[in-house]
Amino acid sequence: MFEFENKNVLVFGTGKSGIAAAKLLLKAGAVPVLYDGNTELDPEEICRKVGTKISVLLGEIPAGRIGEMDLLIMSPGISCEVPLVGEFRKRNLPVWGELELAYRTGRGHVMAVTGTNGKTTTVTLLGKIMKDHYREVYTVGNIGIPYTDVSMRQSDEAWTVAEVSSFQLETIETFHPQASAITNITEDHLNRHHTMEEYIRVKERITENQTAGDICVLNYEDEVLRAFGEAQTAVRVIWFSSVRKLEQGLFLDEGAIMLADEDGVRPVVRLDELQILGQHNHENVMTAAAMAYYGGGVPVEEIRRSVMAFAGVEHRIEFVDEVRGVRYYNDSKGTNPDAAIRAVRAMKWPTMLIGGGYDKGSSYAEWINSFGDTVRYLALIGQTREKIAEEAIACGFPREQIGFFENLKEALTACAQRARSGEAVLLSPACASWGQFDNYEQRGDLFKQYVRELAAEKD
Ligand code: UMA
Repeated sequence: MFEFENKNVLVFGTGKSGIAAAKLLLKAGAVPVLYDGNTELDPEEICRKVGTKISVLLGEIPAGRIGEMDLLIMSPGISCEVPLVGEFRKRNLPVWGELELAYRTGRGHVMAVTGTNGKTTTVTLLGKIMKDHYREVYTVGNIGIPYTDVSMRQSDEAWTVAEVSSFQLETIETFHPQASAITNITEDHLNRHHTMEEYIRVKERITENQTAGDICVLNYEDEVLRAFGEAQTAVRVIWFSSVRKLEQGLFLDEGAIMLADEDGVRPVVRLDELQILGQHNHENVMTAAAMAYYGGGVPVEEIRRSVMAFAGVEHRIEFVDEVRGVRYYNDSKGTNPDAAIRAVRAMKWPTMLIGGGYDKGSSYAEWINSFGDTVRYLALIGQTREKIAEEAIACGFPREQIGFFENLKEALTACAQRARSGEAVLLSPACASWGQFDNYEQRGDLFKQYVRELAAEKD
């Protein structure tokens, strides 16, 4: 057990995670020092967010200060390759992520979901199923609510439902969910993890401390995950499949999500009873239902009720409005090509697509090849716009149907002018928002605001 009392803790990053970690450390009796590489930040504003005056360091960290520290807490957005982490490790001092800090200070049962896509929808739905059944449930993590915000007020009856990113799994040590899931693994974040092998290795760390009696829910149709699951000996693997019937686990059959276990095969919910659309969402429902049933002990009938009442998450293929016969969809959460492909596939109308943003080292060819007859115009913004345009032309997408824009508003205006009644405008950038926006939520909120402004314009 780590003793926090009077320990000097350097918290790296003053975003949501860093602020929440510093608050927790104060409560635990430690002495946090908040540190951020961005010299433009205002220390007073940072202290205001923490709620009290604490030591704040910006820019270069004086070498002497490192020697005073007992522990380093990393924000997920910061790579472990930064020299500071090496300095701590050289001194044999612990380096934890904010997730590890929260886990060590929390209580109760822990459920965790990772995967390239589907995490947020799965976690939001799982959180709902668990809340409908249990009294004390916390839905936290990469979803936008730091786990450290809630960990210290948890009782032994608490259920934590955490969305965990590969960034967060990089810095775990003892993090041990009783129920875990990996929804799927496709290319993402290669600028941080460098190779696909490393990205997969980090994601698979979610089961690292799991033991017999714990469960891990995996997608049988994902080749990487199938091999990983078949090699598991310590943890019980629960499979789901949207392609074939399984002897045990969850699968699609005869227009329903079915569950097969020792008690036989029974339907969980009919697909036409769901409010969320598309095969990827059926997979998200299967993941959440498997975790709630096998890991949370929630009866099938209650899972069914919660699932039927679930309307999806903001910024994920979110219908915004219909303006002069044109449907507008906000998929700002489509921050990688795989997620963006799902959004293109969900469009049943000729579509003006807004893409581009921060470069994470992804290849866009597969996304462009998914356009088929659906995407009629491609409006590009951000750092990646030239790279995407080059790949699009190489894939045979007509050059004259591509436009470059300085910002989201200009891109939306051009799409709105081109779109005819019965068509759609979709923001699904296949890229992160950084560089032009603080985060994908801000990008999506602005898109929705611009659509509202369009709706308010006189014909
Ligand atoms: N910073 C440095 N040096 C660096 C990089 C960043 O000092 O080299 C500083 C920045 O100046 C900034 C702070 O670090 O002040 C930001 O920290 P952060 O990037 O970890 O952001 P937080 O606000 O703490 O948000 C994080 C997650 N962000 C990332 O992983 C990038 C949020 O996930 C998460 O919701 C939040 O913690 C609460 O747990 C967002 C995300 O984009 C949604 N996640 C990625 C994704 O889903 O693809 C993984």
